[in-house]
Amino acid sequence: MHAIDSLDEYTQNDHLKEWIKEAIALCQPKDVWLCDGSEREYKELCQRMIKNGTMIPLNPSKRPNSYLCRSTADDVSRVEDRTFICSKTKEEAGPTNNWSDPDEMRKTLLKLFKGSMQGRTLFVIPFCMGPLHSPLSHIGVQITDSPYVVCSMKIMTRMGKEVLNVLGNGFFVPCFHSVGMPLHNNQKDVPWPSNPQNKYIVHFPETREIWSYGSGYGGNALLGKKCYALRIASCMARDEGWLAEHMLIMGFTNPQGQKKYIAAAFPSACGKTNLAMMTPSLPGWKVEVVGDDIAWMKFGEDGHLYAINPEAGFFGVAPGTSANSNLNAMQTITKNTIFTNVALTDDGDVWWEGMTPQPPEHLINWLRHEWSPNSQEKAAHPNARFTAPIKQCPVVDPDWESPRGVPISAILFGGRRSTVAPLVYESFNWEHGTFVGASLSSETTAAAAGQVGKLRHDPFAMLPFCGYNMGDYFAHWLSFGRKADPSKLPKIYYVNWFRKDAQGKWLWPGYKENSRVLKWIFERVDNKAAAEKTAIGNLPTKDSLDLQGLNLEENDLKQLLEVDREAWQQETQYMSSYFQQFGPHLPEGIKTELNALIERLRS
Ligand code: TSX
Ligand code: MN
Repeated sequence: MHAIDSLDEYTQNDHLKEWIKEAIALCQPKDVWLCDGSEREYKELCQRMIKNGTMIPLNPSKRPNSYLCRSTADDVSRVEDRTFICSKTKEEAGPTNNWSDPDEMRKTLLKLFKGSMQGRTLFVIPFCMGPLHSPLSHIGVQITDSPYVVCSMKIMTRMGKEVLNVLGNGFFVPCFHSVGMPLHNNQKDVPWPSNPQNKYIVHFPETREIWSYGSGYGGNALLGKKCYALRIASCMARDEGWLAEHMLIMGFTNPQGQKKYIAAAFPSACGKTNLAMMTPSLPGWKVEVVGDDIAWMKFGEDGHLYAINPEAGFFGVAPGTSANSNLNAMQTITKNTIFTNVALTDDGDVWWEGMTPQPPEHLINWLRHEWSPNSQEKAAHPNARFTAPIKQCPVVDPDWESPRGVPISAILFGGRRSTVAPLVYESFNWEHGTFVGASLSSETTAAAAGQVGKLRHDPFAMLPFCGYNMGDYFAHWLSFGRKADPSKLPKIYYVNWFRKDAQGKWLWPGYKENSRVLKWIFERVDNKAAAEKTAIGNLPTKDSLDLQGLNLEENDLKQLLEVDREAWQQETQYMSSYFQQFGPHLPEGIKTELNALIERLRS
């Protein structure tokens, strides 16, 4: 632990020193902790949280060095209606973001942060998004009053002293966070402090600042992830000519040992984490994971596109994760893991819905209530999470921390579509692929708020994560492709694991069998697999998909690869009316692609 007197020894960064002093004056914390990122610091903060009832240590013989945290029932997920993009004008934020005037918002936030850390410790967390010495990485510093955030950031990012050495007197994104629950006159703390009345997740894209107030959970509080690595980074990427995307990154190796890297964007509840570390059913093929959520991509000296994962951990949804659905995730979280809002077993381990076929006879659920299989309440909250280091994954890619990044051969867009969208198709070129990404939509599941089974547009799976006008973001993708040598650009694909027949039966087995689709993509990139040109894109011919050992019925395959002209004409209507909202910000290239699709569907 450091006292604030040691600030000059802690960092040489003038802006950082100033900001820390300002934050202390504003928030009036009881004390200050300048994080060094050490193991010792982590353990000490865990001990503090155990004493406060925030954390329960799990049984070390079952889950070594692992902890359970339970939030309050009103602080369980990202709060999109309280998330703001405070660009100078509303137009710059665009029609898909909440906008607020930056000057007004600053006043509001200053009032809220004033005295907000009374009775608490102010922590300073220097962190690096991406490998420490990568030219693709960027640095942030989070100030927070939550020790849960410090420990989570230790897993999710490269955090601590070394980051300050790399930073020097350079640029960092200030990430200012308070749970918004000051403790007055020795008032007793609660296990999960937060502010149910007042939540603000605020981004200032012009000054590259993040302010977050009132929530201690996930993307609201771990500001390196969605706030920085997507919303602010998307603005940096637009201005500097790179891409910050909501994509997994995986290596895919064939039985001959040839390897390609794939990046893939899916809306929530499509199983992105499962795909990122999948065990292929096809003999001799191998998947290795670089990341499961975010990709930062830039052209290398050789003109190819290279990607890094800015994160160092997985913040994965626990419910539904099992040895069947994702064995590699289950093995990743056997130790050194923080669990949030899952259930506690009688032997000091964790459980959640879908973890085992048979639920335990007795649990303490996420709401801290006694639980048995006939209870009305859930054992785990549907958005319960594990926070675990990527390096613990049995199939972590050997190059996952390469400072150069990994070369991307294919980009996948996907959605949960029970009708219309086929299993897989290939776009004709980058412009067409950009249009496919812009047109993404997915059916909602119980995991998300709102009606189940409703089609939601989610362009590039970036709807809640784009820090500027989504129309301008489409334009950035188009201009990005124009700058490249087309022969070196990744090919762009659409995939859909969720097609159903008229009776509601899944047509595709999914999971490890998705390796068959990835194999077709791999071989298309090498110009080896056959395809048939259709109105929507290039589809596999019946014999070009490796279906050996799958008892897929002829008729099911036919449905999986069909392009229903009328259904697609209807689809273009939906796309067209969705794109209306972008008005003059909708780039010509997207209009051209939509009209070309409509034309191809006519003839
Ligand atoms: O993650 C999924 N993937 C990707 C896996 C690498 N899920 C789970 C989605 C929620 C997170 C899937 N669910 C996938 C999938 O490919 N496919 C499905 C739909 C499905 C569910 C069950 C079956 C088949 C398909 N079971 C049987 O056919 C027996
Ligand atoms: Mn995500």
